[in-house]
Amino acid sequence: MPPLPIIRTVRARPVLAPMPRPLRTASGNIPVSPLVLIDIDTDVGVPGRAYLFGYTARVLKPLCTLIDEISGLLLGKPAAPSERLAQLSAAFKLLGRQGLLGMALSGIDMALWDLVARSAGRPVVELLGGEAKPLPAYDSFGLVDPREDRAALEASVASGFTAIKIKIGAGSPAEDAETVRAVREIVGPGVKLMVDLNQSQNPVDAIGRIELLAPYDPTWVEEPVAAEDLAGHAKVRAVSPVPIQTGENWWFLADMAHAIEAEACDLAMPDLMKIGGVTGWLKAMGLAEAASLPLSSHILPEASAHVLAVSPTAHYLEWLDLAGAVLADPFRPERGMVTARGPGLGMDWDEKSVLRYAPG
Ligand code: SMN
Ligand code: MG
Repeated sequence: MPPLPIIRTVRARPVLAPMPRPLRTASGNIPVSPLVLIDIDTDVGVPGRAYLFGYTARVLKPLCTLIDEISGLLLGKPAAPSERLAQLSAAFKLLGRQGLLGMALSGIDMALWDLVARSAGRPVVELLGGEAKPLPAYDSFGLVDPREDRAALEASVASGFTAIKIKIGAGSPAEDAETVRAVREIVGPGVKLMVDLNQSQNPVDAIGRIELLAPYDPTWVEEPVAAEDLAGHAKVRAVSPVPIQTGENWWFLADMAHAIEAEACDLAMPDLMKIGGVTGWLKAMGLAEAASLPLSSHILPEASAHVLAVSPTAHYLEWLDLAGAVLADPFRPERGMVTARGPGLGMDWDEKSVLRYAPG
C-alpha cells in the first residue's frame, strides 16, 4: 500500500473577490469577499486546496502570516487530516483555538481532506462514506429593501430556490416586520423564509421583534443576540414562537456542546472554518444527531456540500457565493439544490482572477 503523501509546502494567499451582491448586515457591511486561499503541496504532487472567509480585509495579512508560521509544524508530516489537527491542537493548547488560529487550523484541515480525497481520485463526501447528492439550499441575502431587491428575490425563486434568508435588525422593529411582510408577499407562502439578526439585539428587544414578524411564518430567527450569550439565546428561545438558529460562531466542539447544554437553540449551523474543518464537522454532526438538532451549514457552500451530505440531521445548505469569482469552475445551485463534486472538495483556483483580485 503506498504511504500517505508527505506535506512539502503550505501556501496562503489573500484575495478580495467581488460578490454577486454586497453583503449588508445589522452588524456591519461586507462590500467584497476577503478570502485566504490555502494550497498544500506534497511529495507526490497532489495538491490540497481550501479557502477561508475573513469577514474583513484587515485580517487577511495576519491570517496568511499565521498559516505560514503554522506550516513549519506540518512540513515533512503525512497528509493525515485528523492527525495533523490533533498535532496542531496540542501545539496551541495553551493559547486556545479561538479566532484566527481556529480558522487557520480549520482551513488547513479542509485543505488536507481535499488532498487525501484527490489522492484517491474521489470527492471528499465519498471518503466520508457518503455519496454526492442534491442538498436543499437557501439563497442567502443581506439586508434587503423589498422595492429595490424585489427583482432579485423573484429571480431567486424563479431559479428554483424554495428557501430564502434575509438579514434584519438594522432598522426599527416595525421596519423589520414590514420588510419581512413584504418579502413574504414577494416570495409567496410556499417558500421558506429565514431571518438573521446577526447578534444585533438584546434578549428583550429580540423577543419584541420576533413577536412582530412571527405572523409572516419565518422558518428560523438566527443569532438574535451576541453569539457567545448562550443564556440570552435561551431566554429568547424560551418564549419565541419561531425556532432559534445559531452556530456560525461556535469555535470547535466545546462551544457547540455548551450551546446545547444551555438550551440556546432549536437548530444548529456550525461553520466549517470555525468548528474545526471537516474533522471538526464530523464530531459536530454526531452531537447534532444526539441532541436531535437539525444541522445546516454556514457559508463555504462548496465544502459544506460534502459534509452536509453525510450529516444525519442535515437541514439546509447556505448558498452564499463568496468565492465563485476566483474558482476555475464555480459551483452553481441547480433548482435550489447544491451537490458536492470532486475530486477532493471540487475546487481549483482561476489563477488569473486570483492575481487580478490580490489586494494592492
Ligand atoms: C453572514 C454570513 C457571512 C458574512 C456575514 C454574515 C451571516 C449568515 O451571518 O449567516 O449568512
Ligand atoms: Mg448568520
